[in-house]
Amino acid sequence: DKIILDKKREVELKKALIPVSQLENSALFGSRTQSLSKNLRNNLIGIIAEHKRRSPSKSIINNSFSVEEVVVGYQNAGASGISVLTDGKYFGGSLDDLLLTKASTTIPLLRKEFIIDEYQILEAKAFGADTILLIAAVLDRTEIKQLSEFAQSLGLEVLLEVHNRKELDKSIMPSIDMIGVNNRNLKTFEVTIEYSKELAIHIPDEFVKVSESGIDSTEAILELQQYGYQGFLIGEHFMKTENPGKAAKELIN
Ligand code: IGP
Repeated sequence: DKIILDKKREVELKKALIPVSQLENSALFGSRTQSLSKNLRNNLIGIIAEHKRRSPSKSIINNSFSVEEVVVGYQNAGASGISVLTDGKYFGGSLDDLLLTKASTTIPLLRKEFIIDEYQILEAKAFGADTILLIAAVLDRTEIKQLSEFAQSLGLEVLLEVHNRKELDKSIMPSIDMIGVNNRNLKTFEVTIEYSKELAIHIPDEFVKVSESGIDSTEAILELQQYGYQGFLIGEHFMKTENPGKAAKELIN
């Protein structure tokens, strides 16, 4: 679709201008990564709090904070990890957002991006990510295998996002660490946690289960925990408030 076409063009342009050797020269490139999956397993309520300025489904969510304000608030609230959207065109994010988050926090970071090329995984590492997202809806099994194994070779963890049984079944492989069920139907933008509930029993136990999108209450989290979910990826519910860190704290404590 359109987002992926734009992304392919973007990656080709960057590749031509910023060589891989330059990414590998980042001070962060050799740094140790942290395990998001371990944090999710160990914490009572494993929130992955997302920095998200806008989205195709909601347009502007919030544009009035600095990245640091938001992500330091998330960390202080007790989040298990932070998700940083780096797509510019549709989500108003950037690799700078990821870098500034790395500079101001110490918990595991997820690069939230439409990843279609190993180059973007090198970028993720060079700008401070510990985990990458791979979206099963836009990748075939061979691509998922290649990209996830490449991420693993750099010490990064992989969160694989699915929305239905078909995407889940084609994606099961040992180079995946966490499986996220997106509660948002990307075609209709309809959101319901029923998707997470339906797919839960089909996710093998060795993967940390993450429920993504549309989560806005402790009740929803407690309910999803009954289905084995240990991670909850939440953006809008925090970002739309006056104080995202405070909103996160209210949900976690
Ligand atoms: C967060 P929400 O409804 O809490 O803001 O959702 C996150 O799940 C959502 O931003 C997301 C996303 C994605 C964004 C899930 N998968 C893939 C971009 C690309």
